[in-house]
Amino acid sequence: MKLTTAGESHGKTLVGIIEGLPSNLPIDIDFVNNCLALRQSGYGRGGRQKIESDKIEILSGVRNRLTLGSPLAFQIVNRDYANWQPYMAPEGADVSQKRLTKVRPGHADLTGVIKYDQTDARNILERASARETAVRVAAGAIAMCYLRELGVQISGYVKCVCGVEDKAFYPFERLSEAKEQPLFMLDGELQKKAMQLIDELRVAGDTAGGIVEIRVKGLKSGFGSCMQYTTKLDSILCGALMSVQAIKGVEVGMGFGVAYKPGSLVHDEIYLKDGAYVRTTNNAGGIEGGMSNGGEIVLRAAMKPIPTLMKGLNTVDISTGQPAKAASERSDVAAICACEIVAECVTATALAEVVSARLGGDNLREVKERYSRLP
Ligand code: EPS
Repeated sequence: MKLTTAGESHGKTLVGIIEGLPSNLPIDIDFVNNCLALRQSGYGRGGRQKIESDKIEILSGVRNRLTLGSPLAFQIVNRDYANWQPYMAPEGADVSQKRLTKVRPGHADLTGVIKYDQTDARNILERASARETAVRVAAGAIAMCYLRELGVQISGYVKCVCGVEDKAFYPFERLSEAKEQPLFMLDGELQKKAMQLIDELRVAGDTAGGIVEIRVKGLKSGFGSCMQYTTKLDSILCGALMSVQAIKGVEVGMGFGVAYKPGSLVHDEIYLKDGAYVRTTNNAGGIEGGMSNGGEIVLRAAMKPIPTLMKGLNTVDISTGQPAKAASERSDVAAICACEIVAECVTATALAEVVSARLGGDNLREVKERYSRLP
């Protein structure tokens, strides 16, 4: 399975192509659209989400809600394009307008302008924008349709918003409650505090990041490999999370905590109970030697604060070489809820790639038979 994405933030449309899905996989379009709506939700979003109402439009590869085994192409139309067509249209546009030269620290603007030999950071930010994650959510929701046929579930929640951190560990079954909360947090008091903080940051023209925790339940052992570095499951899943705009740190299980404890308090000891290997801890986060070990996979990703600040950070105007305040028209104060659902979805896509690489299978029946035969 393989995903390719295309599309600019204020261009006509966002596009995805998924290759390698087996035939006869039911595609739950309402579920995909629900994931897209979750990506647009959450406390702290800005004005753009009032314009967009993201919906998947499947263009090929599906007939009567079942995959055909052919490439699945889809689009998510940018409603804002109606306002941007004069400045963005491929067939001719007024590029003297909507220029961005007061490049934003923390964004792709400056490095992109230099690398792609541009004088307008618009030509960089349009693609670097986190709007691209809409495609990755739709594709990830489709990957979840595939994984759930095998009994594999993915869920998550927001663990921290700009330092307001929930240190509890919740059972998998409770995680779905988070989606009903304004900040996808599970501790009501901490959530209230985080919302207050977002309000204060909005007034101050500032932004917030946070931490999301993603968990995978029901995956059998042996996915990934210890035989070649490129096929290690932890590196693949962490790479997928790091590919999300604004993610600056990722950890598995105890993560950075392993550096603070002796081995006897880190490694999950093994027992044999009623003929099955069991552990009483899961500090490894479900991955040992680059392979799933049958335990719950536990991943955490840290999102930096959004680099577009209404108050503007110090920068240089690349058209004049003069000091300036960085550009801002509108901005999310926090997009941590979006980040949470995006992180679930990119985990699903990466995992579906690993699973389908091991199982192969042209049709869903074959895939399910092969999975059921695994220990
Ligand atoms: C986004 C749409 C964008 C931004 C955000 C993500 O809308 P606009 O640029 O029109 O305000 O809100 O983009 C970024 C965070 C970024 O870094 O560019 C979306 O749909 O998620």
